[in-house]
Amino acid sequence: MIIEKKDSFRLDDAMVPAQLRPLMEEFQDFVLLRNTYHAAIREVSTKLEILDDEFQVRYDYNPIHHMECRLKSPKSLFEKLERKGLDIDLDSIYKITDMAGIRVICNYIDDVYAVATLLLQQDDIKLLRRSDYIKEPKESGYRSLHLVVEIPVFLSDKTEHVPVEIQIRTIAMDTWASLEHELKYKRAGGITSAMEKELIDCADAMAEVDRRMELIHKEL
Ligand code: 0O2
Repeated sequence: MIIEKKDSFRLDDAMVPAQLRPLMEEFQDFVLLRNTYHAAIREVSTKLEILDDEFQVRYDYNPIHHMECRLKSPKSLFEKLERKGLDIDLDSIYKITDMAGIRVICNYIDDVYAVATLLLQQDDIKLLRRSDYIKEPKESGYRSLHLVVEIPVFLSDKTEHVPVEIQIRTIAMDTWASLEHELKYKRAGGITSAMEKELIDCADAMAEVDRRMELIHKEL
């Protein structure tokens, strides 16, 4: 869960020199924007928790193993804006659909699709993009179901429709993605093609484990 201390960014004209006021106003807008994205994460994660709790009560089973939520850090945001050749301003930030991110880790592949279906059938959730990297894994071997959804956040003077990227995957897929990310991050010059191939083999092996575990689960 995100823990972010909420400071007040109300501008006091007397305290801010005139030449700094435009900069402070932009900063204030950025803080307000982050606050709105944070609210969207809380809304979607609460929806997912409610679904998981309902499953517990009805079926004595939890499809969600755990969740991780994150608001993209300013550093990672600026790197992405630069990578995409976008200006560093608020309009460009609206084009980034993974400012708000939720990772949902499920026990079995069936749970991944069940959670996605149940969330998407809710009236206030609009699907913007769906990428099924489980049916069609990435070249790296990466597997996960990605949904970009839009959710209304009701503020004091307006309603913002905020995109949230949800990555839904099994424990095995998550283990692979975390380790692969860590291994690639560690080696400044990138990994060798032999290592890349080895990682793809590991991803395939994890997928086979997922399939076999799911069969045992279904038999039970
Ligand atoms: P972070 O910090 O994990 O969020 P784009 O998001 O524009 O770069 P695209 O095609 O819109 O690209 O997004 P895509 O590929 O559907 O999803 C991007 C995110 O998926 C990444 O976020 C990773 O979290 C994850 N991902 C995609 N491919 C891989 C992979 O090969 N290995 C691992 N470990 N994760 C992957 P970010 O932005 O990289 O960073």
